[in-house]
This record gives sequence, C-alpha cells and structure tokens, in this order.
Amino acid sequence: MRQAGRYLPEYRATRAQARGFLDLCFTPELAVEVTLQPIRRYGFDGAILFSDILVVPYALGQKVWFEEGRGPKLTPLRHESDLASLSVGGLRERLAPVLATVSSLTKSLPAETTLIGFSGAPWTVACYMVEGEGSKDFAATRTLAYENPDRFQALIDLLVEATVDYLCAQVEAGAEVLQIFDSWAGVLPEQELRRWSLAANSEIVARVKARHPRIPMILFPRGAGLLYREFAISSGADALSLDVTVPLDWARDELQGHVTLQGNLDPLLLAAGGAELSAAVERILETLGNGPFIFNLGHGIVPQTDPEHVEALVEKVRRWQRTEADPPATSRRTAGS
Ligand code: 1CP
Repeated sequence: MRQAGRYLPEYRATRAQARGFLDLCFTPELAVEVTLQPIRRYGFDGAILFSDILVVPYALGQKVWFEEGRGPKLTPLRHESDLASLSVGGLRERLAPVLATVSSLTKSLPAETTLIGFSGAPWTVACYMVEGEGSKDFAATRTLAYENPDRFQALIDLLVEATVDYLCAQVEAGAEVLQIFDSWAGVLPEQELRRWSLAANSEIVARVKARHPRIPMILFPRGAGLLYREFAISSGADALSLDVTVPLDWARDELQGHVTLQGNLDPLLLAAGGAELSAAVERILETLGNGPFIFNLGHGIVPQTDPEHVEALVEKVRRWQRTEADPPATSRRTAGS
C-alpha cells in the first residue's frame, strides 16, 4: 500500500526540491530517497517503489499533470481520435527514469527488504484517462463503457498491453514482487466488474507470469465485495489485498485457502490511534495471522497520520509475530510433526 507521502516531514522536504509531483517520480535520486524514507524509519519488510499509477497514461502520450492540493489532472479521452493518438511503442523509453529508480533501489535497500513494483489496473487507469481527474463514481467512464463497449475494450486492451510490458520491465530492473492497484473496481456492478476488472487483471497476471513465472503478484480489487472470492479462485494472483470493508472471518474462511491475504487496517484508525486501533490490529492478527498473511492497511496512509502511530503499529505487529504466530509451515515440517 502507499507508505511514503505527506505524513512524513522528510517526504515534504524532498517533495519541495522537485518542481512538481511527476518530476519527483521521474528523478531517480529523489524517487529512491522517498522510497527509502519509510524503510529507514520503520524497517518495513517490503518497500514499495515511489511512483504513481498515472505515469502509464503519460507514457502512452496523454497529457498528465498534478495540481497542488487538488490531485491528478489529464486531458480527458472521450473520442475515437483521442484513443488513436496513444501508443505503447515508447513506453519503456518514457518510463526509463522509473526503471532506473527500481534498479538503483536494488542496490540501496537493505538485503532483507523486499522491493515491490506496481502499476494501476486497466480499469482504474482508464477511469482517470476518461474522466481527466479523480471522481467519486467515475460516471463518464462507466457511461462510455456502456455506450461504446468496443471502444472501451480497445482502451482496456491497450492498457493490458502497456501494463504487462511495464510490470515485466520492473521485474527485469529488479522488482521482487508486483502489486496491481484496482482502486476503483468497487464502482462497477457485478458483470462489469468481471469484464473490466477480473478479466483484464487475470490476463495481466497470466502474461507477466508467462515471462517471469516466479514473480509473486498481489492484486488489490478495492470494493469488489463478494466477488473477492472469484478473484481468489480465478485471477491467478498469489495474493489479494483486502480493502477495509472485507469481513475478516469471511476472508479467512472463503479466501485464505486459495491465496495469501494482505490488509486491511483502516488508515483512518491508524491516524486516530488509541485503544480502538490496538483492538483492531489484534483482531486482524488473530483472525488472519495464522494463515498466509501480510499485515497491511486497507488503503494508503493518510497525510494527517502521526508518524509515531506507525512506529507503535510496527512494534505491535512485530511483538505479535515473535510471541503468537504459529511457526512457518516449513519449520513445522522439518520438526517432523
Ligand atoms: O508509498 C509509496 O511510495 C507509494 C507510491 C504511490 C502509489 C503506490 C503513490 C504516490 N501513488 C500510488 C498509487 C496510486 N496513485 C493509486 C492506487 C493506490 C490507491 O488507491 O491509493 C491511485 C488511485 C493514484 C492516483 C493518485 N495519485 C491520487 C488519487 C487521486 C484521487 O482519485 O483521489 C493522488 C492524490 C495521487 C498523487 C500521489 N501519488 C503518490 C503520492 C504520495 C501522492 C500525493 C502527492 C503529494 O501530495 O505529494
């Protein structure tokens, strides 16, 4: 999940050195520094590459910029001709600075820290490309997909192509795990969720694994609800990242036999702190911590989070791991039981 960002004073200082947010993503020295900041502070097991999902539309030739305090902006894609102007051809070249960040991180991260590469899922990236900015419901994108499914499919196909190539390039530069963020899967009804999210993500997983069979892949279909089960059974992903709404007992019973789970502490609870936070962390660990599990948030850290709350959280999870967690299956096997 997002672990760098404005809640850290050192991020704000580095951010001030860049001309803009995309400049931060495309300057390897700065992007490496920002990736390392939370690792230096907290020693997380995994470091997520500092970049953004919207570098892909930029690399395809769409105009992308970030307005201070207002989030991302893109020239919206609405017409056939808008789509024709995009091309996968120059992707690796335009994203060379991000790939340079990945390879530099393989040298500067501690050996025990796993480097996670990522991309947005085609549906979520298409949402920003069509809408031209963030939205609560992505109505223009859903309308385009209903009114002109063939044209929308062409956009999804282009994004599948670009995403496979971009994720493979990250593995070749040294990423050890990949995560796909489908942050807006939850605005889609059942059939559309299968068509635009599950199908496209499954294709990406299959094609990346055909080229890099050993790379573990995590999928975050935020808001997929009961369809998380279909993602667990048929997406081909090794792990699913759970959003804050997924019930823990249900996840353990219905999902954890199929895939590793990751999640799902509410970032607002991390910001609030106190006894409610402790109780929620314990419940997550007790329910999911004895199966294949990665402790995480259910969405990115929010800017108002006190960095000390994160430190206390890490200590709590580490303490639980030392005292309560079952030994890993491999050591049980070697013990002969
Ligand atoms: O911790 C890290 O190093 C992670 C780096 C990272 C990741 C994985 C960033 C940096 N963005 C992302 C992914 C991302 N970007 C997603 C998927 C994950 C999620 O759902 O949170 C999405 C939807 C975006 C798009 C985006 N970029 C938004 C959301 C806009 C909306 O619809 O509300 C925003 C605000 C950004 C900018 C951005 N990206 C990353 C950071 C730290 C920021 C804030 C920029 C700043 O103020 O400095």
